Amino acid sequence: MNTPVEARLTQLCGKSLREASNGELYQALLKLTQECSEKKVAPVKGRKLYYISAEFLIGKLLSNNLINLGLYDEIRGALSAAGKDLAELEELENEPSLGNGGLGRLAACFLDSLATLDLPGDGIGLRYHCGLFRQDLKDGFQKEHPDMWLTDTGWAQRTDTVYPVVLAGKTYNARLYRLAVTGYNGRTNTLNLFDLDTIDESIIGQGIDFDKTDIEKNLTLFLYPDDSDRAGKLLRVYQQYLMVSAGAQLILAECVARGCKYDDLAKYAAIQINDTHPSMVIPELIRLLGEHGVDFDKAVEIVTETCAYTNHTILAEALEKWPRGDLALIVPQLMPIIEKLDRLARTRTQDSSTYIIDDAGLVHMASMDIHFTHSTNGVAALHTQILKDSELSNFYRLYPEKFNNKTNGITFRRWLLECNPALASQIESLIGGGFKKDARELGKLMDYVDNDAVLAKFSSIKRDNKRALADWLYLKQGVRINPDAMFSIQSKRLHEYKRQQLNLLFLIHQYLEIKSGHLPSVPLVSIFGAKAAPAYTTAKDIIHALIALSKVIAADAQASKWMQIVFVENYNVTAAEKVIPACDLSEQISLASKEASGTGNMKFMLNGAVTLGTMDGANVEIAERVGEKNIYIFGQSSGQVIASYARGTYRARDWYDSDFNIRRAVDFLTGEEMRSAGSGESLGRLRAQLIDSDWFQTFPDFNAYVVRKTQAMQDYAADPVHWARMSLINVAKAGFFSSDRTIEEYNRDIWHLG
Ligand code: 26V
Repeated sequence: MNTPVEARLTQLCGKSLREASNGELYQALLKLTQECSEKKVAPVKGRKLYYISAEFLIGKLLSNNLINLGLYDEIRGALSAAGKDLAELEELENEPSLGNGGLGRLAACFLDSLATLDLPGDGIGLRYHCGLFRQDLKDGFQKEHPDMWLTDTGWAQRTDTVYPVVLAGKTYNARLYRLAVTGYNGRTNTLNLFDLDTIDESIIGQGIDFDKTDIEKNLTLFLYPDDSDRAGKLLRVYQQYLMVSAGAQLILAECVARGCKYDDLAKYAAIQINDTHPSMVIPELIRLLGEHGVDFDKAVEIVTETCAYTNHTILAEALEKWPRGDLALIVPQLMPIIEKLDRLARTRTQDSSTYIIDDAGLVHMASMDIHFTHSTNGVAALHTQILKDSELSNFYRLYPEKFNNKTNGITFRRWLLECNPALASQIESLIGGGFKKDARELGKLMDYVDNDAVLAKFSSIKRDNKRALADWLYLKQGVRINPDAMFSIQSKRLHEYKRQQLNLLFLIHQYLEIKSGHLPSVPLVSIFGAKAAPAYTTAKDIIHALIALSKVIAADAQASKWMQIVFVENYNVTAAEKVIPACDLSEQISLASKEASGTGNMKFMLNGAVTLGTMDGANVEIAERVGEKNIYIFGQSSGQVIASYARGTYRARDWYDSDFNIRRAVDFLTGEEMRSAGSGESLGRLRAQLIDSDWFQTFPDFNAYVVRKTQAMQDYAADPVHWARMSLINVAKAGFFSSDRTIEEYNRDIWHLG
């Protein structure tokens, strides 16, 4: 018997499911899903959220949407009865890589949770033609290629709505594309993405090079184009203003259509500024309100009440500051407003560190945000505390009431139900399905900590996931890994503060120990997934060193029995969904105080990995929940690190000179074996970088890292049941890290929606 859904699917195909090609089935499913999502669009009564973000790393949508609409099992069954495979269909979908990493993925998780919780909340961003570059690792170096993800038909639907945006005196038409965001058993919201009709993909040259000055053709061509040169920096300002000006016009149009009178905007809209990329929405809204007759002081009050700001980093180099000359060139219409805001801020404080425009003529976007929004939040308890105590302490003194913490979260629909169906169904068989909507119910798993049958099942699911990852890696990259080894995984953006180089030095150390006859307690497969910013030389050198080391090890008959390094090419959401469920040991080893939160750490935990980490970001809150026996913590505390930076006395060379293990590992980088597997120039540069700078203090944590990782390996080898118990406890305690909880807190404290 055909269900109505099956009947509609067949109708959309125009032929039987069996006869339809995978392409036809995919298009029919796309249409069907859109129809079902459409039915869940709900009217908005009170305040509606607009989450403005330069990144929305949404990942593939077919399975996710089917799961959220409750159609997944039915469709998969119908397809399989017709000899078709849903997973194969999803292979046809390009991943929209509209984000760099955690910040963009967080925005995507938030949209899922808003819709799931039945809260009115839309996203506003850009429809980049090429998402983050596609990474190619041939010849041991990262090469970047354009990632053309757009197809003629896709999830984002073109509309007839265009908003005029004036950039450097010239008017451009920002066209609105709308993408349905369907919650799990909830409502449908919208991700609004803006684009220009005039973008010309043919201007892309070698790799990801293109003419950065031809705005009409390139404005939305790439996500975060390489900003190592001036034209790239200017292009980012152009992009940001396109996003916020079109976004602000959309917000006002929607609110006015619901009865807003401009001076009561805050009753209709809450605007969340995701990091400083959308900060120009503040002066832009003031400008637009002015055009509708609202005077400056009143507009400032309205905007402050409407907008809130999230800070996602304490790295000074990542806090955006634009030269006023550049802004005067690109957005002259905003400059008088920004100058007035600066003067207004100066009436509130004598503290020049909080001024918007500094003596060098730089416009500090975060300062504008803090003065002229009603809320500034950090993204994990430690991060917020550091903002209050040090990075933004002068602002905290001025506005203590504005500061609050919202610890990040992840959507359990994608990061458990979709990516790890076997674990999800085991959990459901034990505690029922309530955890899908109320993640804290995962706590009920604690009833099974001593149940050997349950623990054995946990282990066998993990083993199956490891085998599946091994098969996938073989298919994709032709490498074979040993599924019986312990899998340690570090997957995240490549950055020195995240310290992939610490993992690298450990692996060299391990190799040298094996060569000198000290065998480890268990074979280790070390998996990395990471993209480096195209202009970030040290990050690229670290990738290269890892690949060179993997070759050295693979060529050694003895060592390769005990260790293996795999670099997953082009790590993205799709790869993460394969990698994360297969992890035993989750590497979260940033220098304490530097990782604002991390969200990968939460995804690994939820999938039963045990964390090896520093007391940084949300690791602190993970440790608090699982207890010290179920996590491997090491390294300097954030307090120690902050004090050491303040003293400025850290000398990497002293550690290199005085510590045999560090010197041996660092020198190995440029030894015979590595140079025959890689580039002497790149390896030499990395070695020098470590000895002469090591800005993120790899060496002081090195020995502690070796000790804890060795301990984890011993525990894993000695008692698999105990390891499975730690794994179960990690899953049971992961409930807090659901983005549903995070969104409930934002709504309770900041947005007050609906
Ligand atoms: C940006 C830049 C730009 C230029 C130079 C170096 C650099 C380094 C870091 C960044 C990060 C920008 C903001 C960001 O992506 N933050 C991430 O946000 C996640 C979601 O809140 C959080 O989990 C990560 O810890 C945080 O790094």
